Amino acid sequence: MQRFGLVGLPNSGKSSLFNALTGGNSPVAGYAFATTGTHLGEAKVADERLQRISRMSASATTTPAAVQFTDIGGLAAGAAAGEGLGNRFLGGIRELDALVLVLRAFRSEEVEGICDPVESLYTLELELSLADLESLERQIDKKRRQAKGDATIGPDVARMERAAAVLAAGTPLWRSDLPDDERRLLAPCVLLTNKPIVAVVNTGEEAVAADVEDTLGAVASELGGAETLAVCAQLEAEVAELPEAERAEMAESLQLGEGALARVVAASYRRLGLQTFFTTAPKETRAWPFPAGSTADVCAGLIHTDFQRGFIRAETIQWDELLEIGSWSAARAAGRLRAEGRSYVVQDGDVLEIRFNV
Ligand SMILES: Nc1nc2c(ncn2[C@@H]2O[C@H](COP(=O)(O)OP(=O)(O)OP(=O)(O)O)[C@@H](O)[C@H]2O)c(=O)[nH]1
Ligand SMILES: [Mg+2]
Repeated sequence: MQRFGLVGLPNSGKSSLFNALTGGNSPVAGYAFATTGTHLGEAKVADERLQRISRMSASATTTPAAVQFTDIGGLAAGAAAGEGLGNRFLGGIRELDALVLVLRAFRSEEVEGICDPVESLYTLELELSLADLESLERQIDKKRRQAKGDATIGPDVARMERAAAVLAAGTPLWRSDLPDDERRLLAPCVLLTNKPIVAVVNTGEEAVAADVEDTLGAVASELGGAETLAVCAQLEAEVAELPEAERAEMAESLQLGEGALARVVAASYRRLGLQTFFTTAPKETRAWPFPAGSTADVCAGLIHTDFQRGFIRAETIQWDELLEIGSWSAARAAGRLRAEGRSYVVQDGDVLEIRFNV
C-alpha cells in the first residue's frame, strides 16, 4: 500500500488531520510536541464508481482502495540543531512514498505557534533540507570510499555532491533546478525533499472563502503549482468521530468544504500516479490502485500472484459501459467484454476479470 507522511510545525494540526483521515486516535493537544511516537493509519479512497458497480452486482462487500498515512512529531525551527524533538524521528518517514505538508492558517488564543502558512513552509523546507543534507553527507562519505576501488561510482558521487550543494543552501530538492532525470537517479538516497508532495492548509473554522483562496494561491505559487488544498482539520476530526449515520448531516450543518478529506486523499492518490481498476462479483466489488501505465499481467498480480504467474487473458470493459449494460453476464452475452493479453495497458476505470491457469 502507498504511504504518506504528515509533516508540519508543532501545533499545525497534523494529528487532528490524521485522525480525521484515518479514524485513528493519535493524541491531539493544545501544546507543542504532543505527538512523540509514530502513528499509522489507513484512509479509504472515496470513489462513486465503486459504489455504483457494487450496487449493480448486488455485492455482499464493497472494498475501496486505501492509502496509508503516518503521523509524526512536529518539526520545530532549529530541529536540525536539536531544537524541539530534534529531527531524528524523520527517519520514521524517510521510506514513505510521499509527504503531506500541513501548514497552519488557523488562529487561536489557546494554541501557540506560527499561523502563517508561507512562513511555516519556509521553516519546514529549511529543516527538511538540513535533515537531507545530514543524511546525504553520510552517504557521500561512504560512496567516496567505494569510488576509490571502482571508477564507475564516480558519477554517483558527483551527482550526490550537486544535490548536497543545493541542500546546503537550504533549498529542498523539489524547488531545485536539478533536472528530473537527475532527481530520479537520486532515488536510492531516499531523501525527504526528493519525494512528491501535497500541501494542506489547515484553515480556521471561521475562515472566509476569499482569504482561503488567496492563501492557497500563495502556497501553490511557492511550490510551483504543487497540489494545494484547504481543510479545517479540527472540524473534520470532530465530524469523523460521530457515528456514520450522523456525519453527513453534521458536515452539512457546519458547511464543511464538500468532501475536504476525500479531496486530500484523492490528491494524494493522484500525486503518486495511481489509477483504479475494479473487480466485481456477487461476493465482492473492489477497487484496486495501480501505478498508471501498468500492464494487465502486473495488475493481475496485484490481486493474486497466481493470477500473474498463470495469466491467460483479461476480460475487460470500462465501468460506465458495464453499468449501461447492467451486468457482467449480460456484457459477456452481448460480446462487449474485450479479451486483452498480458501487455495490455490497463486504463483507469477498467473492470477486469482475469483468466488464469496454474
Ligand atoms: N481552532 C482550531 N484549532 C485547531 C485546528 N486544528 C487543530 N487545532 C488545535 O490545535 C492543537 C494542536 O493540534 P494537533 O492536531 O495536536 O497538532 P499537531 O500538529 O499534531 O501537533 P504536535 O503533534 O504537537 O506537533 C489542538 O489543540 C487542536 O485542537 C483548527 O483547524 N482550528
Ligand atoms: Mg501531533
